[in-house]
Amino acid sequence: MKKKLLHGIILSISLIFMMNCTNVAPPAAHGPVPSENQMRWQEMEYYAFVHFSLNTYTDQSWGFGDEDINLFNPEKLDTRQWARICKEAGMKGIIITAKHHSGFCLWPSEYTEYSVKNAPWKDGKGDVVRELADACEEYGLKLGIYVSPWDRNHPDYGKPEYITYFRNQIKELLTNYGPIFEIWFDGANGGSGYYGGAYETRKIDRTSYYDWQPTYKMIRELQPKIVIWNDGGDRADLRWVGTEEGYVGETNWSLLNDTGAVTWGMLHYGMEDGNAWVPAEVNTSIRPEWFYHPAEDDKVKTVPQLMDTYYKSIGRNATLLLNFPIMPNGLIHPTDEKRTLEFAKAVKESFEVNLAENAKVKATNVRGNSSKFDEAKAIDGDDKTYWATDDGITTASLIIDLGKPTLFNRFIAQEYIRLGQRVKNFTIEALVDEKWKEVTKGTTIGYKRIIRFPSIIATKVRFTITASKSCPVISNIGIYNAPVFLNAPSIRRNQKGEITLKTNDIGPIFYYTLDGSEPTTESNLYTAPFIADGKIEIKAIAHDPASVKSSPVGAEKFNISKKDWKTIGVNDENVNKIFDGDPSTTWHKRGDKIMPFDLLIDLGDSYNISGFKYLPDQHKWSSGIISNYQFFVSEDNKNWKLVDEGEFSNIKNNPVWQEKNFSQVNARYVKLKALNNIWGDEVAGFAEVNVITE
Ligand code: FUL
Repeated sequence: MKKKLLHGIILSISLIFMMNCTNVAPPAAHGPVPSENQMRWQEMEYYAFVHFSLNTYTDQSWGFGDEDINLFNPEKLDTRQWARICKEAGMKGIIITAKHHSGFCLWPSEYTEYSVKNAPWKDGKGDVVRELADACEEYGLKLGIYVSPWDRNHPDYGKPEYITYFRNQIKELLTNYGPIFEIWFDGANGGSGYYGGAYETRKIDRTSYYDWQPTYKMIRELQPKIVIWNDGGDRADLRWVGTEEGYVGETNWSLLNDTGAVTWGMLHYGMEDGNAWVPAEVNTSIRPEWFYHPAEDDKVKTVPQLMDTYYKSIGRNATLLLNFPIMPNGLIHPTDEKRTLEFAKAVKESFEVNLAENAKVKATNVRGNSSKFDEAKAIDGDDKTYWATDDGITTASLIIDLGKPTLFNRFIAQEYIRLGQRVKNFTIEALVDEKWKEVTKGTTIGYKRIIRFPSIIATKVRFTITASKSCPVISNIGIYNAPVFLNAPSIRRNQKGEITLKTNDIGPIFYYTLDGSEPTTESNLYTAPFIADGKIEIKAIAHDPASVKSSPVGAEKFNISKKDWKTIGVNDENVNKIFDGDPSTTWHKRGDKIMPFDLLIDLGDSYNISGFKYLPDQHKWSSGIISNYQFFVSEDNKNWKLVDEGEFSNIKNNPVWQEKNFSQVNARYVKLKALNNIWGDEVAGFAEVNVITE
């Protein structure tokens, strides 16, 4: 009997031992998985865009294609400065606009005369792409190429001959500049342009004109390690997220279908059941616009804004492609450099100490009870190892015991995506007073998910996967206590002249000034909305008394009072939304054949007007975004004078405030004529309209 028992014990011990050491099979891949190229790209996480072209010298967003080549003469061009900043900021590569929509080439292409070879810069011997390739090599950065399919200069654009030209250019770029990590094909396609002197509008069929497949084949032959970004045609390796504002959906699947139309929602959230791995890249600029405009020197994103972008891109299973507009002298602006480096420091400080690193962890299930897949693999800092559960288990928890009461406000989770993206939902709980309290919850994880919540003190944290497509495979988790970064307050004034201050952060108070001086905690304390009408300049800070930290200064200059402004001929009380100072409310005029639509405003008094401003609909599902306009003024609402006309370039992808200036004129009535909108339908939308005086 005793012998039998002994045998039994020995058998069980050896079974446990065998289970721990023998090859418990790893989970089979679930659904689509990334290619090696996509994997390498995903791990880069953060890299730069640089926008530089003839537009840099004309203050344009989009060149028309007939801009004078002689303008291109960057006297201090230094691609090593760009590379140094990117390297110091922790970025892994730089993508350059080798050719933007104007067709002007930053390299001496042998297929066109519209390039640096005919510019005064370096007597036509210069090559910006070459200089950047060299600088990237020196700084250990990867090089990427943006080459616009739409070419507003080329005479053949719209005809089949152009495709040969376009392919020849891609070939030059992918042959002569060493390894290229990413090629970027912008989706803005077809429209008005110079086209070799034709000055006309050319439309193309996005689905067929570029005949992408042979081009993709050539690209992959020339650069086997490249990833292709394409917003304008056949599905490529990476996807746009449907906005240039710097965020992807909180739910973000790295999947799409390999054919068929994509909707905005698919781009923004991915597709849970997609049959192809097409991960998201968040592209956004450090300033409102992509190209350099001196008027934006004080609009460089602040550290809290950039941190927010970080959490909404890298923290949501995407990469971050952050743009620097290059100045006419060929350098990155000092403010952009400063902000980028401060942002890098903030990221570093936020994720310097992983509080879970030496914690005790305990999972509810470990695959085959094998040490190869146990919970320790989720905190070993090795992205090649992972915690996995048994097949068929789609909910599981991990308790992280921090050993002592610990303050934290961030949680990171990463899936081992080489085996597919699986997790659909998860929760984070903290053990407070011996009770589990839900701190936050999330949906998808993917390559990396960082979740933010107000600071909490707890000894134990429970991470529960509540739904997963298949057994969860978690390569890494982390717990952090990130410092507070306060956003500059947003400042709004309504038609009555009432000022409201707001911020996204929890708990701060505000101080403000009205005399142009920098606000401090000694300035006016804001307690409730107050009236300050007419021309004023207001500056404000948010302040967090707990950490004794203040936000950057938020500033707003308000123009003449709008108290007496009225629209004429509009019988809709909602029309006042265009004067309410709230960018999130829009008034639309819809109907049969309403375009072109005249928005007529009576300013109530005569003013010296020198320009106007237009803010389009700011919603995700926006409509009526005006693309071409005329602006008229009148003293008596009878005799009208046309003072400005043109296009709101790139307003589709970047629907920010549009500002237009003209020679000063006296007027009481103004008329913004919406000639058409970006969709060519019968809707005119206005979030805000304003005039510029002096
Ligand atoms: C957009 C373009 O039209 C902008 O000018 C910019 O290049 C941005 C990155 O993509 O679609």
